[in-house]
Amino acid sequence: MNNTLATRNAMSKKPASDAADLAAQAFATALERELAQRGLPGGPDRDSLMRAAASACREQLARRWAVTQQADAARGEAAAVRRVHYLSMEFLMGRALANALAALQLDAPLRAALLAQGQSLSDVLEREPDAALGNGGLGRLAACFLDSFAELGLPSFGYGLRYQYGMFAQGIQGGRQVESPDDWLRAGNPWEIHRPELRYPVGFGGRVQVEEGGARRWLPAETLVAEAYDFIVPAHHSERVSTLRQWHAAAEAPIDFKAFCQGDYAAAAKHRVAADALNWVLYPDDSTEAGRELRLKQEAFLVSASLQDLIQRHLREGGELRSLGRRNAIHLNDTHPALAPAELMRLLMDEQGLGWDEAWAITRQAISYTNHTLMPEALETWPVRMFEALLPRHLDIIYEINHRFLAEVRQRFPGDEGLIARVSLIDEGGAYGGERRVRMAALSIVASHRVNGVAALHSELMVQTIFADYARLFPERFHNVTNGVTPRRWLQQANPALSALIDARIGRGWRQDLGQLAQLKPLAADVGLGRELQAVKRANKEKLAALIRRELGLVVSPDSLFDVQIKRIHEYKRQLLNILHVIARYQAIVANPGADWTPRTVVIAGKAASAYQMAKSIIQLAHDVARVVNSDPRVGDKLKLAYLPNYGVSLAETIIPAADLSEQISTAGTEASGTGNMKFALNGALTIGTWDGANIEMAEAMGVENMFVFGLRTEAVAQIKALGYDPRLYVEENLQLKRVIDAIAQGDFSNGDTGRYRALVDKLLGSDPYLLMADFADYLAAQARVDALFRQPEAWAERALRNIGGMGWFSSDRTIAEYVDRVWSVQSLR
Ligand code: GL9
Repeated sequence: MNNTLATRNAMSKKPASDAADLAAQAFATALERELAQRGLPGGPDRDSLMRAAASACREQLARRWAVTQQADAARGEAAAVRRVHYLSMEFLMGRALANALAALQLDAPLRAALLAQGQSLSDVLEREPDAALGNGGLGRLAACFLDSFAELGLPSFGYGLRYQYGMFAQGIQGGRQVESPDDWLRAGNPWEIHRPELRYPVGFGGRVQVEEGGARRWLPAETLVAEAYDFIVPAHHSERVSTLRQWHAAAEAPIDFKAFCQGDYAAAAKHRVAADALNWVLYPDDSTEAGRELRLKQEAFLVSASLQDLIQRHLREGGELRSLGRRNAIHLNDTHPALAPAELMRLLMDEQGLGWDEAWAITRQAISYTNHTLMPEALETWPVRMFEALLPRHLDIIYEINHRFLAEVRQRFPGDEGLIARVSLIDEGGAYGGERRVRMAALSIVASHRVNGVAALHSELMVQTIFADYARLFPERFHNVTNGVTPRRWLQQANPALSALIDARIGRGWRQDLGQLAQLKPLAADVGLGRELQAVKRANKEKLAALIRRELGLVVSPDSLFDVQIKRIHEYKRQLLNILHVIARYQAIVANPGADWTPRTVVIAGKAASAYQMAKSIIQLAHDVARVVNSDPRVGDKLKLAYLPNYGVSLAETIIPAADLSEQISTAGTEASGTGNMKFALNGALTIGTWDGANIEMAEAMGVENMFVFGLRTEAVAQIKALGYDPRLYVEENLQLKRVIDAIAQGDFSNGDTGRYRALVDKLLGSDPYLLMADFADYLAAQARVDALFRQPEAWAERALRNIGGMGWFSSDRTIAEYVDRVWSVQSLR
């Protein structure tokens, strides 16, 4: 096929059916070849089938990739949308095969081919390890964005690191979390495409030399090489793709040959080992700076390789340096890639010979930044001393950016030295025992033309609290873009039965235009539809019940209300409040076993950062309570608590479609957005939630009467704290709460060990920074409303339908369209 024809076919919205047949044939041939190469005498096992299918898909994806790149390279100077470069330390992709098969319309051919081998498609899909290169919401959002980049046909690259070990695997021993490495690449990665032609040097350490004429040159002490591995993400309604380019660090020279010849193998391999350390781990921390030089090196490595790649592409396509910012957007997913402005300035000045002003104009045009949390402890800063040692030229540039920035601030607000100290890119050391530190958020804001938060409330609080001074200086920079999730993975693939039900009523268009779900709203009171929805939910609950039985040996009833909280374990997310409710319910059941209880199965899953002791204690308490509750014969089916280990994307895909109730109970003002909340509602779970993050916009979209809203709102939280919050007062006033706290403190769940939860109880009674005690009573009242509604299946189903019908706006396609409009279009630069 010649190129024009290939381009035309690829770019037509829907491939002709003979093209689909050709693709299926090519796939079958590739699959056969892959299996033959593996040559397994007893017939292929599921692993080989999975890998063979992935390789066969990759072949077709690679073809689409080439066509997409050609089309993007051919875009004229006048293109209205810039090519987007999404820099992120995390991409939480999960599995890829089911998604690729759906996008390439190859599920039916593969199912048939597997049948011939006596295998089922779902068993083969299960064999794929999750690509878990992210901690939680921030990383999964990046993965949803790649899907939408492809779907919207946005010229783009996602840039990340190719970690050898992803998010740690969580095991539970004696009720405690134990971590082990996630060796996801052990058997190779059938999806990745190595690009040996793309290699970029990345320096560390050394010194800066001032040359004749004042030009500066960095002479690094150590140079690593960045090698590219591409992962291709297909669109579902065109032949476009997006790319995740992941960098692997290698030594410049594989071994020190001289040392090798002298028999000193350790010395010979020194550089290699140092390079490889960068590839080892994704830092399992979402709220605290790792404090490790290695993490800073990883961040610098990602940034440098990605920007060199971008500049090279821009020049190769005939672009002039001057137009680099007008043609390319560089987006910082949180501050982890915040070195980008310094590195871009260095590359433009030191390597390309531009002057400061020209380079700065390009940088400001190109860069934009999303903030993902208000937690002050998560605001990244790095010791100046570490910069001096590792990135001396970058520090130079940051000082110069700061010098010019502060001069401007002084001019606008003469005499306000307090303001200067607060907004400076350098923290002069007050807060950290004298150590000067670089403020990465400040650098990101000063160098960006746009800064955004991830839900309406978060964006508002961002400019009122952590970034108030910058918002005063640059009000026009700050925007909101509310998060979204991809309906392809989170409805179509995770919940085929619900998808089919929706298709039957409103057609298939929602996959591409999720807003069409609004057509379900007028059907919400349709009792027949409600029953069908309940039947779908019931089947999904049976699957989850089977999984719980397999994993935990625990039998739960699919007739009970499935009440689910799955997310990273964090005090602000208040899994502990959920557990307190379980204890209160347990005590009430034991006190009155004959009452007409609405049976519940509470499901919790999530990982705790390895150094976060309080989060680990919450996991242990959940297990202790589960042991007592689940084995008490007086309780039976009325209450069960299941803690599912090793939470991740694939587990979420099984749990979410089976949930009746979604727990989104963070203290108001703490959860920036949440995205799990969206996935649950999209799958017909009702939400019990606080007035926080994107819960608010969801309630507004579906009608607040369709959500169980409870708890103090942000202003009330601030007020209570300002007046001097005393959690003990709430405990003394509420007998039910007192009994719950006493039971934990007395060791009712820890075999009489009163020490195990002392720190946890002391914190609740002492400072309770996330106001569990203040919200407890209202939370229980909301749970009682949940019970009452669940006893009316028709009314429950109607609400569930209203939830689904209200979720059309929460597609990541809408989110990305807004980013394009507000942040990444050429228009947004004016
Ligand atoms: C987070 C916020 O806490 C979430 O509320 C938000 O939905 C996501 C995506 O914007 O970003 N910020 C953050 O640091 N994490 C988030 O989930 N943490 C992790 O990813 C572990």
